[in-house]
Amino acid sequence: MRTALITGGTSGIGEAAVRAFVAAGWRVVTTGRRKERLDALVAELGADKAQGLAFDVRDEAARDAALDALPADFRQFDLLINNAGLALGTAPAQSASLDQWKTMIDTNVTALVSLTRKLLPALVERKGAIINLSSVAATYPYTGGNVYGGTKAFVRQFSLGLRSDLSGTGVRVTSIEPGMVETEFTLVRTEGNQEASDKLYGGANPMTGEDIANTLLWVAELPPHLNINTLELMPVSQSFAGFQVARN
Ligand code: NDP
Ligand code: 8X3
Repeated sequence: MRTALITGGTSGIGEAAVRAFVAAGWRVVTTGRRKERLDALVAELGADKAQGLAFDVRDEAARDAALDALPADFRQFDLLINNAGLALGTAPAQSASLDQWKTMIDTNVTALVSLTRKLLPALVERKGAIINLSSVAATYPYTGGNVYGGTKAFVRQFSLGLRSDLSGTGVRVTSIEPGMVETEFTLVRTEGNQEASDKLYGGANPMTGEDIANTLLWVAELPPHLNINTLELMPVSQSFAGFQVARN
């Protein structure tokens, strides 16, 4: 039985991915700060199929203690899905919160790099795979996307760099780059503004966590000689707009 570590399993894409991978016969370890949600998910799926580890991904000591305490059956990872992440704020750079910027960099970049580095030797040994959650924001800038887009561009380029470094190891690496997915993402970004979240997704027929979870599972179960480098997805309702021009 293959084992996946999926970060950020307490909501949205990560939670849907935990369900999809367990349904497909994988053993899953998932993480998040909200322990009660992890406990409920594990109770629902069964402790022989899923394990939940409650820690903040920015806290390396807590992360390592939690991983070290896993039952032996759950310690040999074949797949790492770096999903935990967030956007905070939509203010233009000149008035944005530096604290929010640092939180995004610490979570989306530093914690992702640190966990990846920790698991890489074992993933090489098992010819495993890494799937990173980047975003369309990595490629297409938008106003107020400043540091969030920057973190996701890092994730995309880091994924491609890993591919180079892992040449000959059999380890596969994929950057998944979704557009609009209705999850708690906008609630988090707006610090709990349900109205703003409903307004963004309302009538847009956005992608769902399940849509992305099914894509993650498809990527993970491709034949071992095949690597998806990057994969960009959008709801049909979302597309591109033009450049802006500031005039005197
Ligand atoms: P959600 O807010 O629904 O889920 C985010 C998950 O990340 C939660 O499980 C949360 O757990 C976890 N997380 C966030 N910060 C931390 C932290 N410091 N420590 C531990 N866990 C953390 O959002 P999504 O499911 O939409 O987002 C998942 C990923 O997909 C993110 O990386 C996001 O950037 C990316 N993405 C999302 C898109 C969208 O439109 N929704 C589009 C493109 C990419 P908890 O709060 O319990 O700690
Ligand atoms: C989330 C998608 O367009 O809100 O990564 O940045 S977007």
